[in-house]
Amino acid sequence: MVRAAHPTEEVAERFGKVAQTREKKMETIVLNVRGMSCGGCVSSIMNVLQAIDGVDGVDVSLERGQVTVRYDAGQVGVAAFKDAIEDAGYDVAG
Ligand SMILES: [Cu+2]
Repeated sequence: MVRAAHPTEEVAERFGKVAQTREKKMETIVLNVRGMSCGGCVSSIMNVLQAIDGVDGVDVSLERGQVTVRYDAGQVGVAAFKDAIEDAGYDVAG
């Protein structure tokens, strides 16, 4: 039988500390991206966006040419996503 590595109180204390650090303002934005033509493009865009601090999730639709980013607005903003996408070689329409 496998037992938990940490006593319950210790785990609860750790979660408490994490929760206290800072309140997150999670937001989602959809960007229209031009120039994506295959799965490689999708992977590239996901990689550059996921590398940005504050980005929580990325979803790319090749068919619709849309990139959805879920992020902490207290930590990062849309300008950083546009820069990253453009640096990777694509155009952001809005
Ligand atoms: Cu491609």
